[in-house]
Amino acid sequence: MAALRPSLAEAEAEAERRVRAWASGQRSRGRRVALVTSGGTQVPLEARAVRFLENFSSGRRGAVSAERLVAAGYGVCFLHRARSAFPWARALPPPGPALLDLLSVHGREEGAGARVALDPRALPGLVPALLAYSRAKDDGALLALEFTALDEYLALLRAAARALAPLGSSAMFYLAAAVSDFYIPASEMPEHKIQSTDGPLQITMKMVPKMLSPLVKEWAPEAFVISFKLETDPSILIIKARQALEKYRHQVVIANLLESRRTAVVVVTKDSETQLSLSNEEVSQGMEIEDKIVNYLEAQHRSFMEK
Ligand code: 9Z3
Repeated sequence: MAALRPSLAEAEAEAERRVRAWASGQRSRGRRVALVTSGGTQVPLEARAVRFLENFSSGRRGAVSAERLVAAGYGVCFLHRARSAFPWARALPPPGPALLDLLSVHGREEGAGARVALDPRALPGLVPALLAYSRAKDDGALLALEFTALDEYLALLRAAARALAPLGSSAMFYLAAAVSDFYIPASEMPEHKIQSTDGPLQITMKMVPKMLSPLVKEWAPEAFVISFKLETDPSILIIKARQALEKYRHQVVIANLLESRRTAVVVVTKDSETQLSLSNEEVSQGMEIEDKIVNYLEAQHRSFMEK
């Protein structure tokens, strides 16, 4: 891809410094570290962008996994799409009437005397989430980095990967973000808003280079790397996951289908295929598929480090 915008190059250098300092703190506490990527990337169609190519990802997989990884003793660098699901904050309803209706004002109607209250009985998951969040915060166990555009994501991933490389095999990369496969290079992008008076729109997009290749070969060659493969056609899911493993030679691909991704995944490694799924009973008990994914990967990571 083309050279980075100067501001983006600075943001990348700054992110690398921040992650490096945070990671050395995690190491001195004896913690393993996971880089979790989460949410979808945004691809502009114009330089002064009015329109964008987006995807479906809500960031829930990444957010829940980050919570579970922290609970399993990891320090988590959470590289996420701005305003997508955030660890523990997902216990709250999104901004809108459901959130406003939970809140009530007490005391003086306006000014410093007013207090805002929320009855925790209305949201039973909130208190445990707030307690877990404040523990993670006090322990410095979560470092959040935010992206919106595809190029921001790529720059931050590279920065974080380089900064975590010194941790060797104790670093896990958990690449759950839904990254666009297509983009328009800056040199080919119209500057101004595309005019509808010019008639129907035809655009040609270039392929986004796969970051797994430099990640595995150059940036963090000793790390334990997990990528995700999403498909809508079940008949090609495992074939595609295997192709990715053979091509990039990393450790694990988590294969999932769009519709069933909340309740079933297949963990694919060089010599195994393990189905993880939630029964109706487990769903009704509030269990999430990420409980099983993180549990499974934590053990795999431990044996990877021992080797
Ligand atoms: C995933 O497959 C994630 O599990 C989901 C999670 C994005 C489906 P949500 O954010 O969904 O909880 O709503 N992520 C990777 C998707 C992807 O684009 N993978 C690339 C591919 O399939 C490989 S890097 O080609």
